[in-house]
Amino acid sequence: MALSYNFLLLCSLLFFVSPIVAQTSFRPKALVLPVQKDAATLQYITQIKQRTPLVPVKLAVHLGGNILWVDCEKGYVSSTNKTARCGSAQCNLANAKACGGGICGAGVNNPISNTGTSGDIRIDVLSIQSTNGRNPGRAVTVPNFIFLCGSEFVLQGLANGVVGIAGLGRSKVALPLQLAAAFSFDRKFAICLSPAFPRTNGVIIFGDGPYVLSPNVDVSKSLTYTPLFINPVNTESGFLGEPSVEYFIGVKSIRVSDKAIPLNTTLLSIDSEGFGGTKISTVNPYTVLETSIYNALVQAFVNAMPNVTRVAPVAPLGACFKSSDIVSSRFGPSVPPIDLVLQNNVSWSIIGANSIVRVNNNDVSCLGFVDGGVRPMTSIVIGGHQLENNLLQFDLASSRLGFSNSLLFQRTVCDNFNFTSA
Ligand SMILES: *[C@@H]1O[C@H](CO)[C@@H](O)[C@H](O)[C@H]1NC(C)=O
Ligand SMILES: *[C@@H]1O[C@H](CO)[C@@H](O)[C@H](O)[C@H]1NC(C)=O
Ligand SMILES: *[C@@H]1O[C@H](CO)[C@@H](O)[C@H](O)[C@H]1NC(C)=O
Ligand SMILES: *[C@@H]1O[C@H](CO)[C@@H](O)[C@H](O)[C@H]1NC(C)=O
Ligand SMILES: CC(=O)N[C@H]1CO[C@H](CO)[C@@H](O)[C@@H]1O
Repeated sequence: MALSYNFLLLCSLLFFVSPIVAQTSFRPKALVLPVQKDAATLQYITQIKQRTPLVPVKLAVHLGGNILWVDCEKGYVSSTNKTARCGSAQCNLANAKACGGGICGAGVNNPISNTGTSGDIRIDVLSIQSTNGRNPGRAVTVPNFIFLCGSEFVLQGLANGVVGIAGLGRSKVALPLQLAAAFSFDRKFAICLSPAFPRTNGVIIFGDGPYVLSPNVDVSKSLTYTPLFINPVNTESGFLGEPSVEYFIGVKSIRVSDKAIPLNTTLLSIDSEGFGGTKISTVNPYTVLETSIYNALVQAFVNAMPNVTRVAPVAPLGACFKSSDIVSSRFGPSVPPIDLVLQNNVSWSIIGANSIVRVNNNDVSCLGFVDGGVRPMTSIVIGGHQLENNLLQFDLASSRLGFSNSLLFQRTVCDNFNFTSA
């Protein structure tokens, strides 16, 4: 009698306790987020779950952003929200030096509309799906996720329904390092962006590979590496003495149809005031080049296509051509390849699918690069169109970038990540 009572008690304890134990003892090796390109704004939008009860929160992806911020003015309801006291570990991690009413604060930036304000650092529950690199797995939660409170007007210019920005920069509180610290996994993440048409998913994976796209291509196995550099000057806020959290790489030359174009190489390195160099950005829809680099690229591109008719520009793109003069291929419009030759003498090859943008009902094909003016902060800003269907892995521990080059060469695309749970 006593035995069976104990046995029943044990069974019931196991029944009630085991899911909780499993939940807390489950250590994901990687986490996954879907990303979609908004056709109207050309922004890359992801969705996380936050608060108690959990609600879906749509955010614009900012590769160089230093923290996740959301609009706390409208619709922020949560029974688990906490503020961060000045001098607390959370305020220090967030490098939030401002203090008001005992609560620490920091600058809220919207690099798309160039607006900003200051906001409080807050802490709340965040939920995200784990992954084995092939499919999404169970959702896991970060009970004390650190974020920043923005205001409604800072949402200006963001896509419909978006309530903040997900920063993926190299700061301790941006998603990559905060999630890596929460689950003790590798300080690496990968992005694989898809174009808006046909409407498809791209993917962000926090943690190490595999990064598997159907039909069973593990892209982590075929990456080419180049060093990542730190700009000593925060290019977003312009504060001296505060290094940038954005991702810079070393472009050494640019080749069009295998011929180097003439460049002022001074522009390719970062000077002591933070000017120059090359960064990667998800908030610029097209690559932005300093004027002399832009002109040299357009000249070389036009010269390499003597039989293609140039037509009127379609803003913001300056070099446009008659689509019917350009043959299509499996790799997009058949145009001269553009190679960014990087540190380590490796090439980031930009093929037609990534160099050409079809406009005006596809009648016009424009070179998807923009003139950035004569003295921009950063000489080359590699933008969204050039990143699509190219898996990029940012390894913060080794400070290097792994890139796949166009996945079309491996007969796959970013949309081939299998978002059906196993
Ligand atoms: C090259 O660029 C640097 C930095 O903008 C500038 O100071 C210099 O005058 C340029 N050199 C030439 C030859 O245009
Ligand atoms: C351009 O057209 C001319 C005349 O039809 C031809 O001889 C030449 O090979 C063409 N060039 C290219 C690069 O296709
Ligand atoms: C860089 O690589 C290219 C092609 O991969 C090769 O032709 C060239 O000699 C290399 N240059 C150096 C300096 O190693
Ligand atoms: C996606 O994953 C699910 C679950 O593992 C599987 O049943 C399905 O066949 C996969 N689809 C593709 C296209 O691989
Ligand atoms: C600390 C803090 O900001 N608490 C807020 C959490 O959210 C409720 C409403 O959902 C507010 O009343 C609290 O002030």
